[in-house]
Amino acid sequence: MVQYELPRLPYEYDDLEPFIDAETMKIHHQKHHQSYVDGLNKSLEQIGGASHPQYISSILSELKQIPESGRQNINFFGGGFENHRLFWETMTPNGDRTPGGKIEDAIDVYFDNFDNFKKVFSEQAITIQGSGWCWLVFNSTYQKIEIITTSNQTSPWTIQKIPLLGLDVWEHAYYLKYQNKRPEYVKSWWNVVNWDYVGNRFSELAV
Ligand code: MN3
Repeated sequence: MVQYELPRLPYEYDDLEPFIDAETMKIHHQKHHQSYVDGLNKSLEQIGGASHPQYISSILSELKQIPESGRQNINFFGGGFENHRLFWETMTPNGDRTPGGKIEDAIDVYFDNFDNFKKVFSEQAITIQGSGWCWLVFNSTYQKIEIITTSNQTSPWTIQKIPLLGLDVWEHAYYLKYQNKRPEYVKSWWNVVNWDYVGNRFSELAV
């Protein structure tokens, strides 16, 4: 059976300073993400994971295939595992802070320009009630990009949207440094977005 493991970060805990502090990164990765890894492995075991061998994003895309008794746990822990895996990859200390290529063109088409995209995304992230995520996703049915939000650890894969970029707005992602000031955390986060990674991800999907 597939056993999920905590993925390594592509940088050090203090590399995203001063925008995201080392202590937050360490606890977020070693404690929170680890708890989603453990929860996912346990949840898969409980539903007989051998009969669901697909990678977690595929499982999340077809949650109805999971026995009802285990579905909520797979949604939560599977989403938590995969959301965080992507979250780490889409941040970097060495980003150029602006998108380029195809993803830049798509942002201009659907959001007029990058500044307006950031404004719309930030507003949605800031106004999520309680814990959740704000996403830039690819809608493969309509071949377009969209901004969506999800509650708790629900993944865009569960509604057939492909996540390109996600922002974790659970308090554990920012409270040590920003306390209750989510808008300041969101504003800082733009400085560490890995647009090369997001752009490559988009280029592989879009025709
Ligand atoms: Mn988190």
